[in-house]
Amino acid sequence: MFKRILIANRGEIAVRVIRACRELGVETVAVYSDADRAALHVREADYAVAVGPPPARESYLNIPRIIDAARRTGAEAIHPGYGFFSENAGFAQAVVDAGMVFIGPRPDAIHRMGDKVEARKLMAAAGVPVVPGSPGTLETEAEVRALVEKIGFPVMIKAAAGGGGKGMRMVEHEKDLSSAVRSVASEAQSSFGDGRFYVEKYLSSPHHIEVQVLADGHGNFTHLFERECSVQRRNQKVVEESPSPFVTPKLRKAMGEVAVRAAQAVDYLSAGTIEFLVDGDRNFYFMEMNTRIQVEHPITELVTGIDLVKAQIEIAAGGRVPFKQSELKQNGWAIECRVYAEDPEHGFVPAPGRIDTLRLPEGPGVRNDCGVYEGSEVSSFYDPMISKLVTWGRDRSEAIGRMRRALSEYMVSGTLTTNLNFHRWLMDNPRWIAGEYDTRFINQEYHPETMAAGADFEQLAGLLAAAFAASRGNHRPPQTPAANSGIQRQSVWKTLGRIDSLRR
Ligand code: MV4
Repeated sequence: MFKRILIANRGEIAVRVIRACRELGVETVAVYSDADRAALHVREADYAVAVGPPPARESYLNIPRIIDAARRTGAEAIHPGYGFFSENAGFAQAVVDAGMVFIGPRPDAIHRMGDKVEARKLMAAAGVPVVPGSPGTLETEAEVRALVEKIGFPVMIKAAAGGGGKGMRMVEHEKDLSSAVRSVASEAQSSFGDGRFYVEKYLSSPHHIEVQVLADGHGNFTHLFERECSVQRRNQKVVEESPSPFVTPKLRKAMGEVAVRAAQAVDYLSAGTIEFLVDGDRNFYFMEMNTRIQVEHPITELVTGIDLVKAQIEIAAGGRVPFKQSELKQNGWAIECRVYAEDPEHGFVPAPGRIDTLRLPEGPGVRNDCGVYEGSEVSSFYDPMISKLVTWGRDRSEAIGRMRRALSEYMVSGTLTTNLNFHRWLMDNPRWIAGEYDTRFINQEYHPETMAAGADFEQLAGLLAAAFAASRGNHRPPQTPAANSGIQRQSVWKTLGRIDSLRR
């Protein structure tokens, strides 16, 4: 095992990796920008190295600075977390060239899966289903027309260099084809410097379901079942759960086997994720592979009992996948809410700021992977995530009940805004509760403008409750149970704070 690891990341994922290292008896080196001198990951690590100014380009994304920090502190390996360098084959290679270990896949696998069209070809050749469409990139409108003759409308035109929902257009009618082709090509050229595109059959109401894989350097390729990630907004996941309410045992088995085949095709090493689009008839298609540990990995950890980050580190040190596929079972249900400093009532704009008071949920079945503390700052330089609130239950209903309860405990005040009320709304939504949703869900169901009337009504109800309580003499400081023979009405303020939960 390594003696010391550098974590080339910040926030909750850096803290998550530090926790795994501590359990393994491995020392940790944090890196930090000038904006993060007081950050939680710096406090938690054994050593910390300053790597530059706040903009990530000049600090967390500065290859020579990060490699130098590792060399100076005697780190033998580097964990990239997610984001930043996690899917940068050049960085992975630089780590290897510096004589250290990159905790993740080999640079070649990162590179091959990073090109969406190459990945699509590779997967098709390996017998992994891909969305019907063009085998590779197309050059001309005539080629697009020839393909559409074969697969029919509607189609999706996607930029080869795109991703994250950028540079794609759905086309339903012949008359809109040529303008869509031209706009995708020019948008791709201006955004990515690469105007190539390809065409797929359009899937009308897909689910985003992904399969966690784990592979070692001893020929073991395994999967840890699925995560349902269809609650997304503008290609940003908001809530994930495992298992997926949409996946049948038969589909689960088929997707798991295909995910393992996909990992084998790129001689994968470490933790990775195969993302699938699944249509209403439960046909599933390879979308892309994430060659990193993902934000939502905790729900898989809670359901399988496997510590994925510890497994990544052990595998990087030459160890094996810590289970046999046949031993692995899905136990219970887990849900993750991504708690962000953002304003759902105003288009989910980032709303970072200082945290003055913080009350975090605890108790049975609750895990909160948090990157901040009371008094700390959610910086405008980085992703404004506050924490990942994850609950586990024996079944979906218990996991949802615990999430509701945990959200009722969670309180943040300061100069920031949070999306906690969005999560409280979601946990009460009938379609969510029924598990009947796909990737269109938030667009279809969440309309904060029309819900404002309800919010005003609630505020009025709160004021009436306060006036009523005052008229009953409850404006005095709360008395202790001993002073009023055991039954104490809670303060008006507490009642106001709990109006949300009373609605249920
Ligand atoms: C699609 C699709 C329907 N048909 N491709 C959006 C992000 C990008 N990575 C792939 N995306 C989609 N590709 C075909 N042929 C619908 C989506 C899509 C989507 C996919 C996953 C999660 C959320 C989504 C929201 C809207 C559209």
